[in-house]
Amino acid sequence: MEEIQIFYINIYYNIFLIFSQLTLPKAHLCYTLFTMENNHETAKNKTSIGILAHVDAGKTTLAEAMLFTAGEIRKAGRVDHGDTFLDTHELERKRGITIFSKQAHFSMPDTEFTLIDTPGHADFASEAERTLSVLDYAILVISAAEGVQSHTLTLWSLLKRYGIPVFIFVNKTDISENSPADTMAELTGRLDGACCDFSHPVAEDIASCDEALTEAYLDRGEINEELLKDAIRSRRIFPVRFGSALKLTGIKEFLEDLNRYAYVSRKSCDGPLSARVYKITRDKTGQRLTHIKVEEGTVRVRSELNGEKVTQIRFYSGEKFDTKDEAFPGDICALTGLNETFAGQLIGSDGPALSPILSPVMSYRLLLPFGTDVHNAYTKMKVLEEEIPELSLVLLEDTGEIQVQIMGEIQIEILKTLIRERLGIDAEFGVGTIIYRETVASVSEGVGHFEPLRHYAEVHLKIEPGERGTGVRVATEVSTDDLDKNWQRLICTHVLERRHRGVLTGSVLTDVKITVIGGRAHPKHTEGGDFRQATYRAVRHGLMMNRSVLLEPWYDFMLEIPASRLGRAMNDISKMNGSVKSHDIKGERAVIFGRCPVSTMHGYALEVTAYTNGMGKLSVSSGGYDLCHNEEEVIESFGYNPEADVRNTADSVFCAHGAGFVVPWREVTEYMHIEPCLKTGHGSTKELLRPIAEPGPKPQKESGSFSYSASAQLDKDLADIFNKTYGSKKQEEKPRDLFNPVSKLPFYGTEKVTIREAAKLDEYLLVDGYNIIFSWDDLNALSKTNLAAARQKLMDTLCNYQGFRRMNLILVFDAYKVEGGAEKAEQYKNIHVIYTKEAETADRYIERTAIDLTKKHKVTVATSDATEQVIIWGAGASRMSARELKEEVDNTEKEIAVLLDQRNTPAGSALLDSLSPETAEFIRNYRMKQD
Ligand SMILES: Nc1nc2c(ncn2[C@@H]2O[C@H](COP(=O)(O)OP(=O)(O)OP(=O)(O)O)[C@@H](O)[C@H]2O)c(=O)[nH]1
Ligand SMILES: [Mg+2]
Repeated sequence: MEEIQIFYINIYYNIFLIFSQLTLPKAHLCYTLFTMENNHETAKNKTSIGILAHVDAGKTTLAEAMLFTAGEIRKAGRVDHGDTFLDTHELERKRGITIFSKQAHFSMPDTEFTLIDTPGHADFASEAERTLSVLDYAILVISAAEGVQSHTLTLWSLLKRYGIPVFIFVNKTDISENSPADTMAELTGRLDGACCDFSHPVAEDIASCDEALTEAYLDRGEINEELLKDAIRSRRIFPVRFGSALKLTGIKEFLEDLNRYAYVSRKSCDGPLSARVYKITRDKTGQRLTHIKVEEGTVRVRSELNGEKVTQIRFYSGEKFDTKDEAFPGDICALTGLNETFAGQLIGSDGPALSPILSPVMSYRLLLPFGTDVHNAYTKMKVLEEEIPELSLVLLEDTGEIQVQIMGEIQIEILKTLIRERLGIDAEFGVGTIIYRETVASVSEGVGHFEPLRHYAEVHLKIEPGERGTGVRVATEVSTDDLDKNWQRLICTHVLERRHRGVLTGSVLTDVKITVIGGRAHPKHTEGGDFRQATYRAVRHGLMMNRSVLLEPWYDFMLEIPASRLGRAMNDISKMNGSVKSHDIKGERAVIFGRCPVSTMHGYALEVTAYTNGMGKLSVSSGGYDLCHNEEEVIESFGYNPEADVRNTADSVFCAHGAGFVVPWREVTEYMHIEPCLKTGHGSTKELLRPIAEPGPKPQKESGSFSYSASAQLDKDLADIFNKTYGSKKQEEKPRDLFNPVSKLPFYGTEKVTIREAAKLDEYLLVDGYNIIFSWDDLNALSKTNLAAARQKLMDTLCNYQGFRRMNLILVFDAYKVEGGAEKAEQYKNIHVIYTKEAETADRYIERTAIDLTKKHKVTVATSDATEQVIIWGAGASRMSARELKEEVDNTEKEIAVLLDQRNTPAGSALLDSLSPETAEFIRNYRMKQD
């Protein structure tokens, strides 16, 4: 069977070769033949290829020409007529530019291609960058008339950084006066010497691009096709073709090159799943789509990815899609059913999420119409941010402002329309301000310790400068004998999971290498969150001990002006603190290439138009972050005091005599439990200045009985710790704790317990009752025969959970269908139960309450409802799925069991004494059952 297939493929390929020498319509026919026949043929090479270029170079027109020539579409549409296969969004058709990347499929004799068209405008460069993580090859389009633009150079360096091999298509030859030789000289001069003209391939020219090819050519007098493929694949040679996408010239030959040379060897579809998420979108019905490329293994409908079920696998081509039950290595598809995914995420393996290199350099205030509910708007904007992550939304609680990071004016215009569509709001944007960054100039050791009672983590980090544009990178240099691998991994995650603030202006930290050089966990008391605290404090401490430097965004620019205005332009550039890399005078035109701070060049394009009478043109592209030209001035204008920034503290928390206390960052090294690691090489445990708190015997009363003043002092220490950890809260701002059974309890015991309670007083857990009942197998089964019994069982289970864990627990049941029903709130033992009023669902109640409570409290919401999770997340609350709550409840029962085992030890009895009456009763019952 296989042999017969190969036989047919060969025949088809020969027909293809014959036809491809003939005229275009016939070749078109032939490709169509292939497309039809080979739909059944699954063993073809699968290659993803993205089209990139500066704006208006002709990418979408080229995509159209390729799809037409390959027989995928019957008619080549025109961008100018708003009828292309890939510029499908209404905004794109209206403006004649691409805003969102989109994909199409076409088939060639040897290869199935997924073609991805990207936007070329610098304002949408992040959207283009997102696709790079899933490309096997790229097509870089150069407009023959305009040559290499500054944005082309930005793209070229991105392609280099992502290691993507490139085919170059020089477009618009129909309207260009530049000869191919001129263009080739520009490409080899400005991009890479290995750009090679494949339209009239000369073996010597190709061979001269690469050592291996030269050798092969000298040995055998010819270049083996496999060697050439390999040279292209490993970016040692870049084939160049010339043509016109609009006039359909040079397209057939270009496709032949792709078919012949763009080859990728794939990993097995039986291996463990590895897939890269490259973007999130929503379809017309609002369905959330996770766009992925499968690298290894197989994704199946109904399979679980990180606890969420895939409901559909869509293969898009233009606006339309096919669904399949499986996706294999090399496939680019969109999954539905997933709500937790995010752009850049690597699913199924340990690899880190990819952080983009390009990012906006200006921040704007979102101006909402008078009377708009800011929190509601923010929640909806958060959904938009999933699709455009570079917006990096921030809600400033103090002023109730939403801040948005934006690439430029065109993106602002597009966002206004999207906000109108999605939020139904006519928003405006305030004046843009520059986004600064910070880095370090030397090497330091940052230490962080977090040890309120029954918590423990210590972290030592080396912080050193990284290369420009590399962001924050993390590594570990600790033996697993000193710190378990899992803890090391957790510290790395905590280093990368947030944007750390610098100490000069509070701007985001970048271009640093952070290495874990020491750390310590406690066998019983360390929880994941402890390492988070210790890590954040260590980073911050390391910055305080280092020399920080301010960075600002720079443009790479190309300025074309009449040669007579060269002097004026040079003078301007110098005044703007820019620098000139090169300049070129061709007859009456001069072209200057250089770099300039965004802060000074912003708005200069208008000036150029004015002083050249419209004859000049400034094109800019992202030049990354570099030293700030007016550092002192900017730092002064920020007036930032790092020590007053309690949310980003460099201080540490230690424990003595059963109480936590804060040690200022200047003194922390003395208190650490591990010696400084930079000097000694490795962390060694020193004689402890402060012993790790053990859950030892009930603390002896030190001076007579436990007094009120001792507990007040303790509360103050705690308040300090928690204020520094979670930000200060004015006591009088707290709403009355109506639902707080703990606060009504008598004082039960030891200092330890006070800490436990105080820590949790500020926390709320909102539980979506029916959602949990229907998600837990046992309750779900019970609900089928007796819903009231299932409700009762959940209430009792949560009472025990609350009694042990101590937080304000609000359980919400839908009663919204009860006609004329008013909201009913009842205190059931130690939890609060709400039955919603008519026409208010439980999720609406939870959303409303969560938004309200998060202003002043730490709030967690337990539900598996996806939409609700997004809203809750937007409101700033934490989410807990039904499964996680079940795990929590089960773990609590396990802890109680352990406690029972220890009830005859001093530690066990101390803890038993400290429980709330409800839990104590529960334990008594439990004990009776056990005994
Ligand atoms: N004369 C000529 N015009 C072309 C050619 N290719 C594209 N154009 C025109 O150039 C303009 C821009 O083409 P697009 O295909 O939208 O360019 P793009 O690179 O996709 O632009 P963005 O997606 O906005 O970055 C349109 O007016 C096209 O008709 C060509 O080969 N010759
Ligand atoms: Mg386009």
